[in-house]
Amino acid sequence: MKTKEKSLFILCFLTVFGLCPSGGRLSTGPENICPLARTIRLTATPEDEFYPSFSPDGKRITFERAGHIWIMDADGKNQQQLTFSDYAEGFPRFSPDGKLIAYHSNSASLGINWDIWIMDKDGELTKQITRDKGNDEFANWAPGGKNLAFHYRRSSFGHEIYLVNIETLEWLQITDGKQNDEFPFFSPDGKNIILSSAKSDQEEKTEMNLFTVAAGSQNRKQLTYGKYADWFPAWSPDGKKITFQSNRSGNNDIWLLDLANGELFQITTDTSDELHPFWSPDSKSILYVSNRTGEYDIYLDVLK
Ligand SMILES: [Ca+2]
Ligand SMILES: [Ca+2]
Repeated sequence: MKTKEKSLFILCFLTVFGLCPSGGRLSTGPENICPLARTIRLTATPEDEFYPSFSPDGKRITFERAGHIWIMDADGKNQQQLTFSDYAEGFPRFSPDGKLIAYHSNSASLGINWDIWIMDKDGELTKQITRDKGNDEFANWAPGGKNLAFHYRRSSFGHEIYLVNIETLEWLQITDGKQNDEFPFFSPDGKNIILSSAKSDQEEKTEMNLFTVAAGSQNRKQLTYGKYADWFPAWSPDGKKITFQSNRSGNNDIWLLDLANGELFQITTDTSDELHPFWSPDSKSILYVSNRTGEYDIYLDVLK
């Protein structure tokens, strides 16, 4: 086999079979670095982009830009603004059927506190889902698309996880109030919620690890350890991996947890801020934001 053909063969083999963490990894001390097939920059604007997420079919990405919700094609083309209030909107998430987008906004309280809202994917029909005077934020959909898991700020720095039904608007408390729980994300089978938790209400939230809570019980299982800020966990659609943001490298980077064996893999290695990871529908790529060029933009890392 000629060298060029051999390289192509190896590339194809890695693309099909070498998905991190199942193979092809490099070991660099106590943690593993996950090799990337490529990194794709999807925005290049002076405004800050945050919280990107895919539509269920992988064709669209919704995100926050300068305090409003935007949408674009998966290759970064056709960027379009969806919300235009005088206040702020953020953290957009497509419903499982792709027809709705959940987000949080402080527009109903004229900027005083955050509520959960939904809108259709064109941004035209909106519905306020929570009306509490606390802060209701960071909602992710439960499988089935009838409920949203979100975190509710009950004190200055303490949060609990609740579900809200988008039709009845009724709340169901998930966590028990004994610790500070944030950033809930459902497992694809709906049986567990992963969240970021601290033992107490820490002002700076510098020590938060990942836990799962079985839906409908208080059974908690700790998944990450150490005095780090492990934030924004997202379950892979194939159910096998968690991606999250952590400062365990000394600065914020994107990490991957293999649920089969608890192994951790570092995805980004820049000394800049890498934040807000979200899986592609095929569980092979991770969306995130980085300020590696000096401003926050959206990137996609394709795993080997
Ligand atoms: Ca930007
Ligand atoms: Ca970094």
